[in-house]
Amino acid sequence: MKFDVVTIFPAMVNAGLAEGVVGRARDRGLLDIGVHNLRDFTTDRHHVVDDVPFGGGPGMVMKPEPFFAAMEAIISRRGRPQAVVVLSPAGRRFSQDEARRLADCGHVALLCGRYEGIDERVRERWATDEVSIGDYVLSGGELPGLVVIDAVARLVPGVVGDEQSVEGDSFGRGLLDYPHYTRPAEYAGLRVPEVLTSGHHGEIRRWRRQQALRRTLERRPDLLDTAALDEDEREWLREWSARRARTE
Ligand code: 4HQ
Repeated sequence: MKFDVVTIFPAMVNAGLAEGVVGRARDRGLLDIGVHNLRDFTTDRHHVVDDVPFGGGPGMVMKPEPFFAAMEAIISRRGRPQAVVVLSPAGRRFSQDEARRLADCGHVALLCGRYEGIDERVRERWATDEVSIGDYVLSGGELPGLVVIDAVARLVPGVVGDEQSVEGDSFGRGLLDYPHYTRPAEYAGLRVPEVLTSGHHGEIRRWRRQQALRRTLERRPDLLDTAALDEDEREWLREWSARRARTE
């Protein structure tokens, strides 16, 4: 899978891509990630990337020309990306579904803005998608770009060692994950649930499915509207809500 990132802080983006699962996949050649310094695409002596907003108002706006030049260079050197994503709080909310869609694209470019944002004509000409990672204001699109790359890269076959862990992940099935424990079996007076040390693998699987469902019901009931539940899980939900009704 190929990514191209356009940013005024390439060192920040490269640092975020150097470690862990993504860093390893990059070393192994499973991910081909180009990080491009926007200032390399300026033509003035001082490599200026921003300017005052037309119409007045506070802050600075990122100039269109360097982004246009960067996109032309990416297309000629690395091919035309199937998706060009602008990171912005005004975008569609990023989600696991969105990550799956981008993973199917094969080549994704990410445009990271700073200051008040990027000249709207960059979006008009180049963007296929405008994406937000959540309702809070950051100082730039670099961290959101890293978030998108991380979530998409994990879906590329081979990037995460154990494919099973990707499907079983929180959101692999649209539910929250079950709780995890490791040794020692008792620590600081806290015991690991007995079923997990029992060796009854059928019971363990059932307990984990119930825990995942319970937590989702308690913490993120909204996810149950779209989760892919099987007949057991529907039945457990009915049991729990009947018990609640009785004890209320
Ligand atoms: N910004 N999700 C402003 C974000 C953001 C977000 C990125 C701040 C773009 C110009 N991006 N710059 N939240 O807050 O994606």
